[in-house]
Parts: sequence; C-alpha cells; structure tokens
Amino acid sequence: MSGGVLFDDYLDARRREVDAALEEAVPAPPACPPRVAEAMRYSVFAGGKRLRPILTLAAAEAAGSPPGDDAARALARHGACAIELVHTYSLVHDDLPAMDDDTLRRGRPTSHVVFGEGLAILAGDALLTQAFALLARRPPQAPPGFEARQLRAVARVAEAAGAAGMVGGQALDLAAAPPGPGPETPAAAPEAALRDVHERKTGALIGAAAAIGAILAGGSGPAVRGVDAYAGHLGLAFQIVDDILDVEGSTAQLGKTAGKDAAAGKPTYPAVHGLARSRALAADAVAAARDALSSAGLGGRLGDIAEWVLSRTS
Ligand code: GRG
Repeated sequence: MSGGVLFDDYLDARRREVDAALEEAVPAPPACPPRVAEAMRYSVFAGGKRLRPILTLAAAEAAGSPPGDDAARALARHGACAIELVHTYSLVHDDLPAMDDDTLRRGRPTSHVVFGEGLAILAGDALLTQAFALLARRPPQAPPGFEARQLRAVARVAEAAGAAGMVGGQALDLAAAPPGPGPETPAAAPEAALRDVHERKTGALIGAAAAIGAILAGGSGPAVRGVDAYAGHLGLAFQIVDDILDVEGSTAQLGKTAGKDAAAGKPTYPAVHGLARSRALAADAVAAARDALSSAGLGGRLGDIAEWVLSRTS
C-alpha cells in the first residue's frame, strides 16, 4: 500500500466528502413525508464503509478529473451518492423477513425492526429511485455534452442493479439456500455457480461504481475499459473476503450477524474451497486488479483501495 497513514487520510477525506454530499442527496420534508425521510436517513447514515462511492471518486480521479477540479468533482459526486443509495437499498431489502431476515446491520437494528416492514420496503424503493433522480440531475458547471455521460452512467447502474445484476444474483442466492439451517445444508457448491451469484449480487455494483466514476469524469475508452477490468477483479476479491469474514469475523466487528451464510447453507468460497485457498484466491484477484491498472496505465488510489478490500476486517 502506498503510504499507510496517508491512505487512511485519503479514505477519511473521501468519506467526509461522500457523507456531506449524501446529506444533500437524501430527500427531506416537505419534499417527502417525514417518516419516509427518517427511514431513508436511518440506513444511509448508519456508518457504512463507503467503499463503493469512494471507488467512484477514485476512478474519476484516475481516469481524468483531478481532486482539485471542483466542477469535475461535483459531476463524479452525484454518481458516488447514487451508488451508495442503491447499495443501501439493497441492504435494507436484503435484511427483510422475506429475504435474509436479519435484525442487525451496520451495527444497528435493521430498518424493518425499527420502522416496520412496510416502511422499510418503501424506504428501500425510495433510495433506489432517488439514485436515478440524482444520476439524471444536471450538476452546476456541467460541461457541454455531459448528458451523454449521464446516460451511459444511468444505463450502467440500472444494468448492475437489475435482473441481470444484483436482483438476479439475489434471486439465485435465495434459490440456493435451503429454507432453514439444518444438517441437510450442502457443504459445497460448484465453482461456476458460486462465481455467477457473486458476480451478479456483489460484483456488478462494485463494477458500476468504478466504471461510472471513469465515465462521468470523461475518461477515454481505454481508461474506462481499464477501470472496468480492475473492478471486475476487485468485486470478486471483495466477495471472497466477505465470505471469509462471515466465517472468521464476530458480529460486533462486522456490525451484522456473523456466520449466517454457513448457517443458511449458502454457497460461499470457504464452503467450496476452504479458508486457506479462499484467502489465496482473494489475493490473486487483487493482484489481477493491480495488473489491470498497470496495463491501462492508471494511477491514483485504485491500487490502495484493492489492498484495503483484501485487508479489511469489517
Ligand atoms: C435485495 C436486490 C437485493 C439485493 C441484495 C447486497 C445484497 C443483494 C445483499 C447483501 C447481503 C450481503 C451481505 C452481501 C455480501 C456483500 C455485501 C453487499 C456486503 C455489504 O457491503 P459492505 O461491506 O457494507 O460494503 P457497508 O455497510 O460497509 O456499506
């Protein structure tokens, strides 16, 4: 990692930037009823890592818009917030009784526990739709032709979030898990099926987060393709590490119920490959992500972010 403490400072600064932008991005009364706004804010400001929006900003920086260029920065910030809203919606809906039925997320009681199932569903719906409102909003000082970049970003996020991406992955995941914990839980799942679920459920949005940063920044074709290749490997590394943490992490450390995947018999990397091989596969994926950056001649913080994904503990 290039300069440990400095990278921590970078992450802190980007987190503050994202949080300030999210304050503006989440609708508030009188534009919407207070209870919906409250439920949306409850989940958005619950202390997530902000990996995806930071990835959007870092990709924008790497592909062409320097951090000091305020006008260019505002363009990428909309995309970064939109991605975090989509991500937060997916967590709220994933925790519902009809899905993962969880009571703890980001260290807090889940949305449906606090607001009831109906409002949690609506808050998730509103977060998803607000993301697209934000992506379509014209930022001040947008350069001529910026609408074409916005359109590409809208399409990319919609594909990542929809049936071919996250929703599709979640559907496969639901189908793969037996109805409850028990000895019939399968010990392993085929590698190809596991990868397919992970690429859709987690990888697609991580890929879109990085790609739209490069797109909104006006990155060249090769730069956008390089960021895309990097993010494909990063998404895989993220999910392998997530699977490992589900086995090795504690509920307090993760801020969500640990050990749920294994208990539910879900296909995971440790279940298929064991822990040691899973760690090696995550490291390989991060090395491949770094190679993709080198091949495309991309600098900036994307390499550090890949190392962060590998070493994260929550
Ligand atoms: C409901 C359509 C729909 C999809 C749900 C994202 C998802 C799909 C399910 C969440 C279940 C889960 C824990 C997936 C593993 C990967 C993941 C998204 C982990 C949470 O992301 P982090 O660690 O969370 O970046 P924070 O809270 O830091 O933002």
